[in-house]
Amino acid sequence: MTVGLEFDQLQSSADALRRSISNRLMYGVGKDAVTARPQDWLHAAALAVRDRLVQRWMVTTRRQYDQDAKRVYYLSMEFLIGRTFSNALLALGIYDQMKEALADVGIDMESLIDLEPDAALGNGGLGRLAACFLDSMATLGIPGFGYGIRYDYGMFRQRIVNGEQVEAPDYWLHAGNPWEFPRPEVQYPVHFGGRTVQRDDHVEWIDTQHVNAMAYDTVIPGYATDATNTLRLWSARADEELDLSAFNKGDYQGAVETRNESENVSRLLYPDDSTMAGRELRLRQEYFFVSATMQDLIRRYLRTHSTFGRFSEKVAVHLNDTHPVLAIPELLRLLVDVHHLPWAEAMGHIRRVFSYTNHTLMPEALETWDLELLARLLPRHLQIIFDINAAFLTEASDQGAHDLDLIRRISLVDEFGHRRVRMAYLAIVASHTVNGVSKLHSQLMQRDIFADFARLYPERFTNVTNGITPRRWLAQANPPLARLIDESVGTNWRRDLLELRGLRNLRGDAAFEAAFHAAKRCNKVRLVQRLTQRTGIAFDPDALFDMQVKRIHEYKRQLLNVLHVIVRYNRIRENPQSDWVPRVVLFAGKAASAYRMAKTIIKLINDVAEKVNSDPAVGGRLKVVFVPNYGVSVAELMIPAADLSEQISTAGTEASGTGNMKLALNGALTIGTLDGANIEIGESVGPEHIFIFGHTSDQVDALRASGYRPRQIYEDNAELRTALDQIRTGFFSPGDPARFLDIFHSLVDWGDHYLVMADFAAFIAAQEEVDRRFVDVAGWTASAIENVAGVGQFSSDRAISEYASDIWRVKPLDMG
Ligand code: 26Q
Repeated sequence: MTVGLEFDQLQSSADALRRSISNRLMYGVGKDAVTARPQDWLHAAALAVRDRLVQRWMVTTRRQYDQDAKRVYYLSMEFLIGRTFSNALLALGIYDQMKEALADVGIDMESLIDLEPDAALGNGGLGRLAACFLDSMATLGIPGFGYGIRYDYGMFRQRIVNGEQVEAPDYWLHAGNPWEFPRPEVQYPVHFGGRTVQRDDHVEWIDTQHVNAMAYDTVIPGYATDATNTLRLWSARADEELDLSAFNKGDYQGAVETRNESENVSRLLYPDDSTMAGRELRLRQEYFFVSATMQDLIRRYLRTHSTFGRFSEKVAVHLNDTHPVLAIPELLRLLVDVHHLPWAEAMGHIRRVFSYTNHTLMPEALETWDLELLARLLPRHLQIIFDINAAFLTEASDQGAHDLDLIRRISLVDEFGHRRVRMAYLAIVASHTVNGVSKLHSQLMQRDIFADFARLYPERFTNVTNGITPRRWLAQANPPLARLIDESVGTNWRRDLLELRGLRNLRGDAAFEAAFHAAKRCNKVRLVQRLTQRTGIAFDPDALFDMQVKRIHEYKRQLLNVLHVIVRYNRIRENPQSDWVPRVVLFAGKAASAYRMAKTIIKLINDVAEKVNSDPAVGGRLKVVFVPNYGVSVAELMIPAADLSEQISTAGTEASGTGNMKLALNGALTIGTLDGANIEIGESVGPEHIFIFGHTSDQVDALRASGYRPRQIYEDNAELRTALDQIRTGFFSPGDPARFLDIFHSLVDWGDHYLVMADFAAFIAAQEEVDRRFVDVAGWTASAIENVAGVGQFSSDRAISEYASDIWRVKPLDMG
């Protein structure tokens, strides 16, 4: 006779938490108060929090089964989660209690929080978007699963040595990861190589090598709800059987060596430099994780269904860019070759379950894979892609596309030069919906890169403007402002960000404006303290904090920002007596390790910083700071302290941007081009509260078409010429005068592809306007408040609601 399991009901009080932490420290970590290091306390506290999440997790999972809910599978090569500890505390509503519990045992929670390494399994915007979406899906009760790769090494850590970027590996798991549950019982084989043979009624893929994908699960808590979701990440495990046969042949070392090699597939995150590199291991990664994911979702579906008849009613698969697009041929292969569905039926399921988000318009960044590589690594999938292509081209011809040139243009196989498969086209052809990430981006996507497809399938294309989670980017990152907003419009903005509109009722309320200004100042002081600690640089919290924080890339135009800094510096030196508005220009961001120009830009920023910061004539009225190792946690520290948000990409290049939303939500005013989501931000906050400058995307096209001549601008604009000559002649790099020649030439002589020169004068003028506005403290604060009040629609909750109703057709779980 059994009596069944009994669990402790875990409470939220400080006392209950203290007891949990004690138990977890003793029985989970194996330490007591005498031997525990801060790391051990964090681990114990994290486990105490995780225990409280697990209860909710079980409830949600049970409800999903009981309600036979449709599930969303969000496939992404990147999840830029950052830290989990305080995020989970806020979701559970036990932040203060935990603080008290830890204080009771003599531990300062704030310093524990800083010990947690970021889960930096992403490069930038696309990866962070996936993390914000997980947060929103859980909060809204959408049954959603994130699927990706558990990289051993996340985004590299950046140090700045002599002004240059130095990369160090990010072995984020070194102290163990208290948030994940290893699932050794959930493993799938993933095959590579081999060949295909045609049997009577089906194809077999044989003589392959394989590696196992093992699942690691992380609970994703919803905010103030019992609903949770799961992030399932795959890690490569060499197959045991493979070892056995090698051992039996007596080759012990050889067996262990191949083990290591096959496990490389989940070793590291590839850095993005926005050009397609075509590395074989990257292709292996992409296939590895989608194969495991498709096997897993089929198994989950078949647990409660005996046929595939209701597959598309129960499953939605979303592709975060083309990186997971091999999920399409993989699911077809599994349905046709393994589950023996007729091709047409399988194809019907595919078209009803897949949707795809595009994140870039830049042709050089669109994924294509060499046909020979695909043939060698994934021969069966290549056949399937050919079959999809043949059916698609036939369908297109039936619809009147007889033009041979058109057929060549839309073919999934690029026949020009080395034959390659165009992954975006595969995604479009096999998906029911394709979306861009801002209004402008979605328009240009249909007008330019996917024009032929938008004509063939106009109903397939749509827009869902990106969003960010207010839980992390306001409640967690900016406690002073969050508290003030709570006191002013209540606390429900965490779940309905449009409630921030209520702040407009406080227009002209001097006390509120003063409190708002004080909250901003508090964040600026916090940033100064932390940076002074870390880098030794001191600066004035009352100066204008001007921030450009994002990946370093030519299209984002950090160079335009640097040119403004140089011009300002020259003006101050020429006119030292003038009352210059004190400014701190902060940069942060990583350059892809192979992207030479981006690394040179970092060096230039640091060389300019050294010159400007040490010049007594400047007298501290201009400072330039490069903050190392930008990532989620550094962003949480920096963004709340910004006065000015630099969003200055060449119009038509930044698909959306999400940093722009985070900064506006934290009360920074944007200086920006009419690019990506800047346009919608401007419409929401009002033209008086944003500084728009520069060529529009149409003007960019026209300028390029009419023959752009950057050297002419160099010759005509004396201030610009001076600044560029300083760069060219080593004014900022006296020890190595030729250091920045390439930068000079790229702007003046090699075409200035991103139109830095064309937007220079307008940018300087806009910066002058910024100065004039900033000295009016009340006016500036009022505009900052308008920004906070106006950006409610950029919540990822709004974005996810749109995906759920218009694309995935899923409803929130009934949580009873
Ligand atoms: C591809 C192939 C091989 C190696 C790396 C990659 C790769 C990795 C990451 C390509 C692209 C990325 C990331 C792209 C990205 O972050 N895009 C950004 O997505 C944001 C969310 O939609 C937008 O807001 C930004 O505008 C967009 O740049």
